[in-house]
Amino acid sequence: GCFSQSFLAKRYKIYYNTQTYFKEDRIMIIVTGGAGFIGSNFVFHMLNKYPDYRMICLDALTYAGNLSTLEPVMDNPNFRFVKADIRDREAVYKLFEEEKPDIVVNFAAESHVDRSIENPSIFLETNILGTQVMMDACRKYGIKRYHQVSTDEVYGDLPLDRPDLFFTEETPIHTSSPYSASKASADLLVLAYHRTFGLPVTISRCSNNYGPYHFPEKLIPLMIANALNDKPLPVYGTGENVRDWLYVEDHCKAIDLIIHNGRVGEVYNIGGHNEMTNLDIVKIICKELGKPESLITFVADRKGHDMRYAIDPTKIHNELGWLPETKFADGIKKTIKWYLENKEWWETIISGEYQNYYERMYSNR
Ligand code: NAD
Ligand code: TDX
Repeated sequence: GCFSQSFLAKRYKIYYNTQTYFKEDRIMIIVTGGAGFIGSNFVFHMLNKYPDYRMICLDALTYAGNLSTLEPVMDNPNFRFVKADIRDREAVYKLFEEEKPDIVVNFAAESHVDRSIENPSIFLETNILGTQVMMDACRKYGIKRYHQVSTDEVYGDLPLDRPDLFFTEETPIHTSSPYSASKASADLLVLAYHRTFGLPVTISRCSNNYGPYHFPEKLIPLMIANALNDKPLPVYGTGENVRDWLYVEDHCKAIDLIIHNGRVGEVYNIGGHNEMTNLDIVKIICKELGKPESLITFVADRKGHDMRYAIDPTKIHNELGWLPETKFADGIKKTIKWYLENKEWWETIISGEYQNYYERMYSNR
């Protein structure tokens, strides 16, 4: 023929290499904190949407991490679970050496404001120093994208009598709790690593999430669990505080868009224009479950309690076309249904070590 053997061999080799190149170079993502609420929902979303990606979950399995949550994907050949602490430099570097990730999405954090008021130290260690270790690994081994999952709490709060005000990405950082201060510190460090070392970072700041696998220390799952057990529903202060609730799947979709199409060095706010008072949330839960509002008990307020969070999501909408898809009325129904159908998941949690926390936090409050 017109092609020599060596030419064909060479060609074949090129072809072959291309194939293996693509096969081995399929996108590898390390998700830290993937055994927690949002991280696990993100793992499910990604494995489902991108069957070719390799997802590696790195999680220390603190009180908030549940391996049983990841049970449905444990046998998926594209998924790997690694129990490690993001503060453990040696373990993190070892994992990077093994997996050479393209993308890191850092969900791992101490996430509960009330616990940060009780004991700030672990918040600074995990949320700030852990973030540093993850970014140092990215610098050492190279990365296409480091994404930091942050929160609207870095902006502090808004007054109740100014419904015209919203958090934009330009709103100054102004934190209230040790939790939000630790998250804001991490954000500043992420931006510093971008400016100083050229690390390709993005940050997302999301409002309050709700949905399946939400740990029962947080408002919505706590009220669902208590209502189902006919226990008092402890509302802090007057219950007038406003949060901007977003169904967790919508948050995951936003992060998916940012890691693929977001601009490096940028911050993106995520939120659903769904502001509600805590009291209204608790009343909706009572109504959905057919429980009396007389279960509602007003208890001592949270120290430094933020009044109102409200996100302006214009930037992510204009740049990436993101919009929340799940309306609260539907999302809360889906969430309650999930808690009814997965009692074992949360009953195991509230019957264990968590009882001590509940006693400390709520008895004599
Ligand atoms: P979560 O508490 O449910 O889960 C946190 C996960 O991180 C757990 O699986 C835990 O085991 C793991 N983890 C904790 N410390 C670790 C460490 N040192 N090393 C490795 N893993 C560790 O939290 P969540 O609500 O899913 O929040 C996830 C992220 O999203 C956090 O960074 C939080 O600040 C942010 N965020 C949460 C919300 C919300 O409404 N829940 C809103 C905005 C932003
Ligand atoms: O028992 C309760 N009673 C009550 O009135 C609990 C647990 C909470 N609350 C109030 C406090 C808040 O105003 O409900 C509101 C929501 O409380 P949390 O569920 O603790 O959430 P929040 O403090 O708003 O923080 C959440 O959203 C931002 C997440 O936990 C953070 O990780 C995220 O960054």
